[in-house]
Amino acid sequence: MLNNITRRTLARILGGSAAALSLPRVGFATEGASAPSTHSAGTTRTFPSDFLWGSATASYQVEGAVHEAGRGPSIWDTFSHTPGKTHNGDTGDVADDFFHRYKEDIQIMKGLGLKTFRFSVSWSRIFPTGTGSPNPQGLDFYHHLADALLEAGIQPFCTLYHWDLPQTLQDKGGWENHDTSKAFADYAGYTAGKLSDKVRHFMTMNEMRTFVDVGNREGRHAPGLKLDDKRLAQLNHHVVLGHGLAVRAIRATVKPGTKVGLAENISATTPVVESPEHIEAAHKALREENASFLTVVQEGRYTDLYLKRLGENAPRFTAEEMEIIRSPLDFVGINIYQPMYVRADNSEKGYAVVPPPSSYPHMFSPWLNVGPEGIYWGPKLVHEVWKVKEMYITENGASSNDHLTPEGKVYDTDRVMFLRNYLTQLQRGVSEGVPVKGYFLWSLLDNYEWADGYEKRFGIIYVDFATQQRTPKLSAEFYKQVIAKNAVS
Ligand code: PNW
Repeated sequence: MLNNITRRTLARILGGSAAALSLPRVGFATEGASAPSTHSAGTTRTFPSDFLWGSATASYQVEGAVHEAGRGPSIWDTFSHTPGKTHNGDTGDVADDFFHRYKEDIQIMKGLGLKTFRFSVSWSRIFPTGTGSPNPQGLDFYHHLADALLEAGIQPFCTLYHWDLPQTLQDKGGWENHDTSKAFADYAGYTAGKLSDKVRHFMTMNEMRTFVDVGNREGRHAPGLKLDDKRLAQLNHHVVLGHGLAVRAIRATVKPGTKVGLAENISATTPVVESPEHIEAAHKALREENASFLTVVQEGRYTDLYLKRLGENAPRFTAEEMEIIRSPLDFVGINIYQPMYVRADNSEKGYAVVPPPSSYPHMFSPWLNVGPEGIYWGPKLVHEVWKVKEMYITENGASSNDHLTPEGKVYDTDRVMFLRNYLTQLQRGVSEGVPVKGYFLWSLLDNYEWADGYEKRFGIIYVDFATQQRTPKLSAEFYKQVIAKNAVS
């Protein structure tokens, strides 16, 4: 009441409307976040003062230097060099040359005001053949990177596996081989232990779903396999087991207080309409649609419907393995690009997935449907269903058909539109108490977009791949402003 009177009185004195004045909200930073005088009515959508604004990259997509410092080949070297597998035959041989240019790129991050940066370690830089003796030169690179980030006041977040399996391990069956899970845990424990005086947050794997499905079922990503249901389900089991073993191995080597999680592109089940029956359907769908990934990691069991659907193709596993898979996590990282729309249904599942009509709007990548409310529902449901207390959006961003103007500018208004709308929905969740503690924009730089090569650009910094010149896009200006205001408008 007092607030209302104060607002009105103030508004009268200032000659504006009460609604145009944004008063501090408990627990939220307002410094530098107040609406400019020209702003139209409405509250400023602020984030908590300790919210971590960041960006994300992955080793093979940015580093280049594939033959340097003792690095061994990974499945992505093999795949990208196989004719016909990638757009234009593009490879990550040079990519953004981040291996040599990370210091300059960190200055760009600093200029944007980033508080954190997510990178991944290339397994075959640390263990060139996947197991055996470590390569100290490989580790040196990540030490230097972490040092340079810390010096710039940027917290490093480290992913241990972003799809670049050492080729030697693929030659022995890759994730189909039970031993790969153990090899991953050994590598992850060793590497995290070495970096943990500098890195406080580790993620075991990035997007188990994508490398299992796109790499080993569809064959569009490395290693390019098209496994049947039975082999794929067993491979999937070795992947989640590798994650669980790695969680334990990391905890055994890192400094106290180090946090361990993962980064998963959950099916972000989103009610088609926000009514009780569709919301209930989205809850059910979250568990089923993520059954062999985040659900089994959280619950230590495959859902009944998942096992029933697979029937005799269901994976073989032991009770001990299921305990390992559900090793408790300190945080869950969620990569969100698009929602999965769900409606209530009278079927056994209790919901139905609604495929997008062909007219559904998408970004430059045909799969990247624009559905900002997915970033509201995804973390909210993960929090409600599994009581997860600490989450990060470990990836969110968009591809655009970017072009440099003759004056050397990139006006990526579509990416700005995408980010503004997703961040607005993220703020909606955070302001309601969904415990998302930070946001990593994918990506800082245009980079090697896997099978799409260099055609699909996701950066907020434009990269001329012929000269390696970096040019901030309009979206970089937008993001810098979001960070400075700690608010989206
Ligand atoms: C993620 N899909 O991949 C990866 O983690 C990044 O390495 C990648 O560059 C980024 O998103 C943009 O693509 C995905 O088809 C690839 O839904 C494909 C899909 C989702 C994520």
